[in-house]
Amino acid sequence: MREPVTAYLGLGANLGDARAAVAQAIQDVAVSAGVALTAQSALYRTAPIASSGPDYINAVVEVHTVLSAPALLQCLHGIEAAAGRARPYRNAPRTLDLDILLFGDSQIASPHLTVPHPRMGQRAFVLVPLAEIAPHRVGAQALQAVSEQAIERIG
Ligand code: A4P
Ligand code: MG
Repeated sequence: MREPVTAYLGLGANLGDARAAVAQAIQDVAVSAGVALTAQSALYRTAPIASSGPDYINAVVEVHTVLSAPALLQCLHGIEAAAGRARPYRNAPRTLDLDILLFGDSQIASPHLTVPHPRMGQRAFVLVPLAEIAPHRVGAQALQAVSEQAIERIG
């Protein structure tokens, strides 16, 4: 049996009932085999970054998992598919997007998986909720760098 790893997952949605989609996805993560939900941020309303459409609902959760990083990604893709996610083009508006932000202290660079998530440091919609549940994983300078981006905590 693998030792559990602490991982952080980013959740985002901006089509349909985005708030319900993110709340449902958190439940889906919590009941996934090999995954234990150990913390969740508030939900945040955020302006689209490098994307179009309505505002996003974003959140970050902490999990302890015995899955490998690729197996965890596969699990997240299953949850996205169940939420009716289509991928017409990169950064298209979406019913649900689940990203692996951090997987322990692993550095992964495979064709299908890059961890830490390569764009997380430029995004308030990741850093603000991550700092809420894992302040030790977010530097003050990083937060300062994204302080101009519109983000509103909605509980
Ligand atoms: N992939 C590689 N690394 C990872 C990782 N760490 N976690 C691969 C998850 N997936 C990873 O992702 C494409 C492929 O990336 C996956 O098949 C996986 O093998 P995708 O979810 O199909 O496509 P995407 O969402 O268009 O790309 P990506 O990279 O998730 O987009 P971003 O960069 O995360 O941006 N604005 C606001 N306010 N809130 C948002 O949530 N999200 C995006 C998506 C843009 N703007 C946003 C938001
Ligand atoms: Mg994604």
